[in-house]
Amino acid sequence: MLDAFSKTVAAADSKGGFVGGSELESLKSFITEGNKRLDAVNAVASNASCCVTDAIAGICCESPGLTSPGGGVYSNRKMAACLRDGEIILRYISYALLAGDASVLQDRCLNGLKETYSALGVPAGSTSRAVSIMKAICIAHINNTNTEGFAGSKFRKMDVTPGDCSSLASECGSYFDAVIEAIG
Ligand SMILES: CCC1=C(C)/C(=C/C2=NC(=C\c3[nH]c(/C=C4\NC(=O)[C@H](C)[C@H]4CC)c(C)c3CCC(=O)O)/C(CCC(=O)O)=C2C)NC1=O
Repeated sequence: MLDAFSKTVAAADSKGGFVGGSELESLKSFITEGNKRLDAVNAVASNASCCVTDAIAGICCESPGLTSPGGGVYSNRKMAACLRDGEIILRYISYALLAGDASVLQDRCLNGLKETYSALGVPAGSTSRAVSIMKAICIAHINNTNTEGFAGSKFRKMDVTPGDCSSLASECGSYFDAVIEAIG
């Protein structure tokens, strides 16, 4: 598990070089942008259960077969496992966003997940769709541009200092993309 700092050290050490120049510049901006990053992590974490349930409700509406006999979330046990998985994935994405590095997500959540899903018959396409709905929700929360939720439910606005969070939003988007790539 690496963060933006340890990753820089590991890269420098593998080349036998000092940390300097552009590497230090990028860590400097990591620090100066730190409050924004913490707001972004908070935007993801404090809306997590709403985000997960909205995404799972979304895939169930789009694919009614999921809740029919034999479907991916047919039975309370499977629905509970699915909601739990959505929450686990979102939690590791929030850790990656905090660290500014995807390794915690890759090592502790995605490693072997595709194989687990295929062994259990968990539908990868529907899982990817749920992850992409969560991505849209989290990006809206980070940019504070969220207006209306699924079926007209109102999302709350975050109480933060206004500013440009587009690069954090796209970084966070890349972690969701890594999940979709890993299970796809
Ligand atoms: C380290 C982090 C970690 C991850 C990532 C994890 C995932 C994970 N999801 C599982 C099951 C599952 N995951 C789902 C998820 C879904 N089914 C659908 O149709 C939907 C599309 C989708 C929700 C979006 C379901 C239904 C099961 C149970 C499958 C079964 O037992 O038949 C299992 C098998 C064991 C269990 O049921 O608990 C694991 C290990 N566990 C972990 O500890």
